[in-house]
Amino acid sequence: AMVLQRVIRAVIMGAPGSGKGTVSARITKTFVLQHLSSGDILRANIKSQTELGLLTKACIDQGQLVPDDVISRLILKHLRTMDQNSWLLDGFPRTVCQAEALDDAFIIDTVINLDVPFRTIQERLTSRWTHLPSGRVYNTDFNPPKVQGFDDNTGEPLVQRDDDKPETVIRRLKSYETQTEPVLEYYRSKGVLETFSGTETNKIWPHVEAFLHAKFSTLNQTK
Ligand code: G5P
Ligand code: MG
Repeated sequence: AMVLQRVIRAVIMGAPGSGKGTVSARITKTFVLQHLSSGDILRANIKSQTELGLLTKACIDQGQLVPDDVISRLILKHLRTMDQNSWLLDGFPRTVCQAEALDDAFIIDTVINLDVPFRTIQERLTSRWTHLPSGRVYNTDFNPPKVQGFDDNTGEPLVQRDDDKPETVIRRLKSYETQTEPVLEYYRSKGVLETFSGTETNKIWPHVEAFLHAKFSTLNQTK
């Protein structure tokens, strides 16, 4: 993996099911940086029934965003413990309010935007299986687990997410359009947004990899 000489702060964006988790796994294999997914953290809290989990479960199951102040406090708390590490944020920020909260604390070097048609997404999410403890995702046709229903690394059971029901997916896509698309404009105007369009992760990935290679090489040469 490419070692980074300077701390790099990156964000990956894209609609629900656009492949943020899948591409993040490839990025962290290729470059030394830590993946932090807001959805994975929330689901871990729901699973272990923490106060935060109990507070946010209904919202998430209905395909709605959790309140800005709750998620911003949670993510910024995590990021402050990762001060010396390069990181890749997945699922945060999702509103302009969250982007501003992030901006107050850190300078973002680059924002990867996965632009995948909504029709493609609806098909994917109904065949997604997730290993909750790690956030590893599978898909019955695209990247099936070695043993059906079980995680490759741990052998633990896979589950379908409660918010992957067709009607909830539609609600998540609506909330993406109204609340998250303005964040793309926010980063575009700051000159850090890089958009990758397509319907297949395997075709999008080489472009993301080449872009990050070039970007990180440039950033490594600057202070
Ligand atoms: P999350 O967890 O952030 P979403 O909805 O943004 O959830 P999601 O669903 O996790 O995003 P993804 O990570 O973009 O999708 O996509 P993925 O899991 O990698 O890929 C989707 C499926 O497609 C997988 O099965 C994968 O194997 C398959 N796939 C990938 N590429 C291909 C391909 O080329 N071909 C095929 N056929 N398949 C492919 O957020 C969840 C909830 O948490 C709350 C909200 O309630 C949110 O709805 N939340 C927040 N609320 C407020 N503010 C925030 N910042 C919040 N963050 C989370
Ligand atoms: Mg994800």
